[in-house]
Amino acid sequence: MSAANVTRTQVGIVGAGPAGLVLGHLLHLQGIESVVLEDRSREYVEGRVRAGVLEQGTVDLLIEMGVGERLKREGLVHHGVELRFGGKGHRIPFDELTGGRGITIYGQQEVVKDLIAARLESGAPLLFEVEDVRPEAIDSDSPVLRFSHGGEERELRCDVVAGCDGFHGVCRPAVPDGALSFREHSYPFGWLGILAEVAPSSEELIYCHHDRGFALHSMRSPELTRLYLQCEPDESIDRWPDERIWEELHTRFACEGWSLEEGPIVERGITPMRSFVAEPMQYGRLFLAGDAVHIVPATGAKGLNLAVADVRVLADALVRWFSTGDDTLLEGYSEACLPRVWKAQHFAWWMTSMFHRMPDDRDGFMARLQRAQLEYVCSSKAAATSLAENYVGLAYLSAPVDQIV
Ligand code: RFL
Ligand code: PHB
Repeated sequence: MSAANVTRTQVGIVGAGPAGLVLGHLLHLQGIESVVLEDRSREYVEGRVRAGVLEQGTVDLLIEMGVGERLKREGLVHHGVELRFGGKGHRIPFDELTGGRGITIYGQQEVVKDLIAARLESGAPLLFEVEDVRPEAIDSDSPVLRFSHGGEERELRCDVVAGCDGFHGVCRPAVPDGALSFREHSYPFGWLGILAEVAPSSEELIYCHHDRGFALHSMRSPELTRLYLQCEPDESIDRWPDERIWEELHTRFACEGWSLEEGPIVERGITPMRSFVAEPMQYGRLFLAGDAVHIVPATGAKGLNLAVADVRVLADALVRWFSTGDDTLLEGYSEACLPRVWKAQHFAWWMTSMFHRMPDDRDGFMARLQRAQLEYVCSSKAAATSLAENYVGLAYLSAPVDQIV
């Protein structure tokens, strides 16, 4: 390989999703070099419709990092959410229950656009459309990322590799067999999601439990509505023409005095529902973050927030190590993240279990339990607070388990 094709950096970051881009920017702000490698095109990454709910902690971090200008202008701040079941809506007031906290609706692809713009503006390297990324020597002091770009074979020598390449990435599989343990759970359903060009039919999100299955009303802007329907896990999108989607949405959301506005569908897709955690979140000089190391079902709206929280911890640990040589935080990365990851896993599993029709629930036992749980959440302050504080993002993460705050 010619010398021109061999480069060096402090942190090699695989993946330009929220985890990789936030990490790269946090490091840049602290004067630490990184190179971000992304296998898709910029257009593709900026157009990928996914998450919409940002916790306060995520919003605060993006603003602190200097990438929150548009988010502050265009983000929709919500102080509550509606749970709908038995044809009636019930509001959970986040602000009253959590000391004034709430969430912000701002599309993941908008976060990604803002972060890419900041990265390019900073001049720090971000390569799109790289192929065949191979993390090597990750258990040595000088890990290497080999890849090809523009038809040329390249070698990036690093001090550390950050695997931010999502669930289907190459970093987690680069860890030798047996070094990580995996825990997972697949749910017997998926989500069909659409984006429609129409004003939202409600100011707040609606999580709806119905005999025919779960439905969710969300939004992206005053002109764009995001809607989801529980469907079969291996459903083909071809079986869902527009009329069927709207009919099913009207049936599930039916509620006296409320109607769902229709509009042209501009995006559609099917997502499986899965819980997955790999532990520990590090091996040698490879550190995994975000969907590369844990997946939550989307019902709790936690995936993007978890990814951002991981890299915040990782960035602090790397800054300490590069500036002082002290590796205590870096060695403790996984241990620092996993309690939060598992609490979010639990919340996402709990929300998923409470709202979805269970296909093997032959005599309706599960449906009765779900209804009892929903009624409890909407009538007990303690139960409603539990949902609210998890949804807006737990503030009590570092409290010892025997100290109730
Ligand atoms: P990403 O976003 O998957 O980014 C990984 C990046 O790595 C690239 N990549 C590679 N690059 C180089 N070489 C390779 N070999 C590579 N393999 C992959 C990919 O192209 C990609 O650009 O992971 P990251 O950064 O960890 O971020 C995680 C979030 O994307 C994810 O957790 C959320 O979208 C989950 N999620 C939600 N999270 C929330 O916090 N709130 C929500 O409201 C919410 N709603 C959702 C969601 C996810 C959904 N889907 C489609 C899975 C709603 C849906 C429908
Ligand atoms: C979304 O707006 O895409 C969204 C909102 C809440 C969720 C999942 C997705 O739980």
